[in-house]
Amino acid sequence: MALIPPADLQSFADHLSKSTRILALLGAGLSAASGLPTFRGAGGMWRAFDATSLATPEAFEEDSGLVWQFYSYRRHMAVNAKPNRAHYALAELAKKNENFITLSQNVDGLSPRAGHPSEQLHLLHGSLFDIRCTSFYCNYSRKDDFTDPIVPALAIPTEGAHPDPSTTDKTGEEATKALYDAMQAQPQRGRELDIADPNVPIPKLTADELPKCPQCSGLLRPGVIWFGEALPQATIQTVNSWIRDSPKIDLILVIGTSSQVYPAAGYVHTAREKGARVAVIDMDQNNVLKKSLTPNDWFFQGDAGEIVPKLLE
Ligand code: BJW
Ligand code: ZN
Repeated sequence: MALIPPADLQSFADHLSKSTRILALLGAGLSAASGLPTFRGAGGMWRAFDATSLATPEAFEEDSGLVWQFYSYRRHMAVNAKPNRAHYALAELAKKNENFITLSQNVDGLSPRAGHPSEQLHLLHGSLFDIRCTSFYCNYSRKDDFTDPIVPALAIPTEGAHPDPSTTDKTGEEATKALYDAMQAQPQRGRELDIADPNVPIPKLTADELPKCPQCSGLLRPGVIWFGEALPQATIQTVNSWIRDSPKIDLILVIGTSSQVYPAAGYVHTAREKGARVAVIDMDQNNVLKKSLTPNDWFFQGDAGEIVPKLLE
């Protein structure tokens, strides 16, 4: 249970009630209470990989099968997660205040599913459920594809549909092939294995088995923004115009983000330049923003799923 100093709660409530132009910057910590892992720190590993090392065009180029399995797992987790009370509280704030916009770095679809008005929600890093073609000359894309698995080869392996990896006497490639053959042969669903666990073997997939473009047969990819890629231009233009057209911003809520990834993290500084007071809600007492806060700002330490609804009620 997070202990929020009553004086901070009161001063925040007073300022919120007087605020008209408000920004929220969201990160993975917002969805932690919905059971989704964050990127950095504890929980930022997928199998033997640092999650951020898979979120690159280079990783996809090198092993698109592995990267697709990472995203297929994330899609599966997100489809089966539920928005938490913080997602709903932010959606309500948006409905009550047309001068409130949310900049979300999250790709999990939980804010839209909580009913956040779409015209006030800007997905800076895309969505797990947007899919687009990788071919240079093809502009194919589709939105809101929640098919899980997106192709049969990306199904989460289940117990009973293949030999138990802990008892099989096969090793290495042989075991992986046996698992894969069994998965193909027996599509029935047993208890899902945790493919985030590096001890659970996963098949090496070929390009043929991965999602294919219906227009050009090229390889499809998740419509998320990887390191080194430009953020969606139209989204950035809309957000930047909103900021440019604001004579003053009253408040920025910075929720569950390590504020290490740019240009998203830069919006805190931009909002401050427009006069915004900053309220950080984060589990980590040592969040990087803490040292730049002034006595006019707030730092609420704890679970966003618990604190945000309290702050916005
Ligand atoms: C809780 C909690 C609970 C936990 N309650 N809290 C300026 C300076 C330096 C570098 C750069 C710069 N400008 C650009 C760069 C390069 C790069 C970058 O920022 N690098 C830095 C890391 C050094 N940026 C880019 O490459 C961007 N593109 C770009 O700049 O393009 C330029 C260009 C222009 C024109 C043409 C071409 C190029 C793109 C960045 C894309 C980031 N993509 C990812 C993956 C998305 C897909 C996917 O989901 O897989 O986005 S990386 C990953 O990090 C993901 C996240 O959205 C993002 C931010 O992470 P987030 O949300 O902050 O998560 P965590 O895990 O870091 O933090 C969680 C927080 O929650 C922690 O604080 C916890 O304490 C807290 N927490 N439980 C409350 N219950
Ligand atoms: Zn195509």
